[in-house]
Amino acid sequence: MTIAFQVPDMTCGHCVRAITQAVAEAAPGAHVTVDLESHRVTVSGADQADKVEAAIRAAGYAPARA
Ligand SMILES: [Cu+2]
Repeated sequence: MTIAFQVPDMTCGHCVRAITQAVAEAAPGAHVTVDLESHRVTVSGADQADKVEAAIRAAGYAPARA
């Protein structure tokens, strides 16, 4: 399953790393693609979208399913 999120408060390379790491921990083996310009996080190979979303939220960001 591929899940996409808009994360408006992801604004720099630090955010990208923090979110990428949070997603990797929530969904081991998933592939994370981040486009900072469009504030878009795409996760492929995750089986629980809610868990990924919660992990991004726990990292301090406000994801919205896109
Ligand atoms: Cu940042």
